[in-house]
Amino acid sequence: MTDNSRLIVALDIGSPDKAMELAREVYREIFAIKINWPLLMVAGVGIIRELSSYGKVICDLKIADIPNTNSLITSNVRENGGWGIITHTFTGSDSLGAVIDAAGDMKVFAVVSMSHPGSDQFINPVSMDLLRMAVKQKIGGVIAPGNDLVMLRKIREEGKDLMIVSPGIGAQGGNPADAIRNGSDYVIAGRSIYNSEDPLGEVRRINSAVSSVIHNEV
Ligand code: O7M
Repeated sequence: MTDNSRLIVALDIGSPDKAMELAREVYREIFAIKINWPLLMVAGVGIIRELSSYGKVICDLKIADIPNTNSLITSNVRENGGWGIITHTFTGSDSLGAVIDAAGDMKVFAVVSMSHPGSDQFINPVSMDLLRMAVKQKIGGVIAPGNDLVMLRKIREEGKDLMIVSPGIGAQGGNPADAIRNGSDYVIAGRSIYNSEDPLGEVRRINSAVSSVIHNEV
């Protein structure tokens, strides 16, 4: 994997063999892989270490439980070779703190707003509170939607030095250049890559869209 890329590939594939095959195809040109329940439930926790042979693996478990359970889940991911972990924040500072404590050297990414329409119902009205709480606890970064540029800009304004990672790219309507221009540091894409006839071509297309923004504007 390479720090020259700002792309995190979501491997939401229910077949471990296909997931490994895709990882093998694209790993040299991406920043990290993100896995979620669709793969983890089928493959088991050993898939974290298997995929780690290609580089950084972020476990998107969107943890949302009491501190003790959060701590058990996070320790499990760390012991199995995770590089990063994703947690919800709405469960409060004690629950978030438990993830951060158990994470050790792993990066913790905290969800403060989501990319689907339902995020407007309960999460978005309190996104800034969630963000401030997360920043106070020294998280590694936050998850904010790459297809909601108004929200993204608000989050970037509040968290000037924050690492912002954005899903919602491709299948959910966002585009990588707009997301980076409006505050994202990294973008997450899943279906537009793993359902593509040419996954590596799609990775390259996203990388080049991101690079053109970074190199023209920085
Ligand atoms: O590109 P897609 O839509 O196929 O996949 C997007 C991935 O990002 C998928 O794994 C989702 O679970 C995840 N995601 C969102 O789509 N929206 C969010 O608001 C948050 C996430 C996410 O990664 O949270 C950490």
